[in-house]
Amino acid sequence: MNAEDVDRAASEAVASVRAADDLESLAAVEAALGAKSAPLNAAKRSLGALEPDQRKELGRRLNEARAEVATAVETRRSELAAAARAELLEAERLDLTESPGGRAGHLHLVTQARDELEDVFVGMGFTVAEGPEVETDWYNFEALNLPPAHPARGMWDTLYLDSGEPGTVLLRTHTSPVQIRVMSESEPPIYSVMPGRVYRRDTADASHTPVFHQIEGLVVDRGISFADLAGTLEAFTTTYFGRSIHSRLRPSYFPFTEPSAEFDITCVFCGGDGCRSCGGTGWLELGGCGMVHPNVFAAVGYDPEEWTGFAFGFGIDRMTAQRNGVDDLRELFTNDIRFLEQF
Ligand code: FA5
Repeated sequence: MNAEDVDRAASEAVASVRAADDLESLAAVEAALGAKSAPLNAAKRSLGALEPDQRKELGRRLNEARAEVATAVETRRSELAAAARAELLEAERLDLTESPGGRAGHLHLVTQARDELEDVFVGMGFTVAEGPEVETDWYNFEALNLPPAHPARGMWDTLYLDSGEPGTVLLRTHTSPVQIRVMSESEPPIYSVMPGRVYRRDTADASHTPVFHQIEGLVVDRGISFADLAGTLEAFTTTYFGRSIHSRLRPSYFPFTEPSAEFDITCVFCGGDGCRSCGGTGWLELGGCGMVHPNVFAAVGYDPEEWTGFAFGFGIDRMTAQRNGVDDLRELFTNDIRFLEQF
């Protein structure tokens, strides 16, 4: 082999290195160049047969050729490794600006209202409590001054889970039993609201559903008066509905409060002028309230001579429907996407 043969073998080796199009084929090319039979290796072995001068000259050229090939291999290896890394990064790339598309959901209108109501009362210094939806007759009625066979039990069409005898298990008809649970579990002073789902054997119509939501309020402290109740409901009304909406109390009857009242707010549709939604009265009914009855304090072991308090409870669903201009409560629960996505 002479110098031209070495140059040719070297450029062929470099060409085969450059032709490798991935790391695997480069490894195969390297293996072939390392084989005994590869031209540059064979040339090295044949050096011994040459004259010293020729051996020196060809040896130097051979070393240069091998170094060229080795450099070509390293260059190609780093090119191919960079390309493989770029390919992997591209395959795993996350486009963080990409929009997921489709429709985003939102909390149900009643859930939104419940959260907002809680926020308003928490802002007024109240805590939030919850109780079970499956209750005993004692919590739902008896402790609330509704002994067995009390005629006022008829105010709530009850869904019983067993025989229906007093002392049995039922689905709570209002959130008022949570008042009893809160008072049984803690000492006054109490400033609490208790939102939750309630159940009644009511036939569904535009203003009734058999499952609905109420929020109960309970304050127990020394020296609480009816004026505190009126002031609290007025402060709540203006905070929640805005400064142009006010509250009023009308005498009513609930066995667990004395005196009792219904509480109304200025009609949010006509601002008090009278319209179809408020039946021309200018007022919308929200719920019931009153001063906690001494018999209720006695049922939880509070001394009615020492403690005074007020309670209120109102329907969240009707209020939500009114606030959103929905004239049929059933719309809130049929889950028609065309209806829900308006809000
Ligand atoms: C009560 O349930 C009493 N527990 C409220 C109360 C609490 C009074 C504390 C005094 C002290 P009433 O049965 O009126 O009261 O129900 C209260 C509100 O629940 C009603 O004003 C109405 O907004 C709502 N409501 C009643 N029945 C239904 C129904 N079937 N569907 C939707 N909302 C209803």
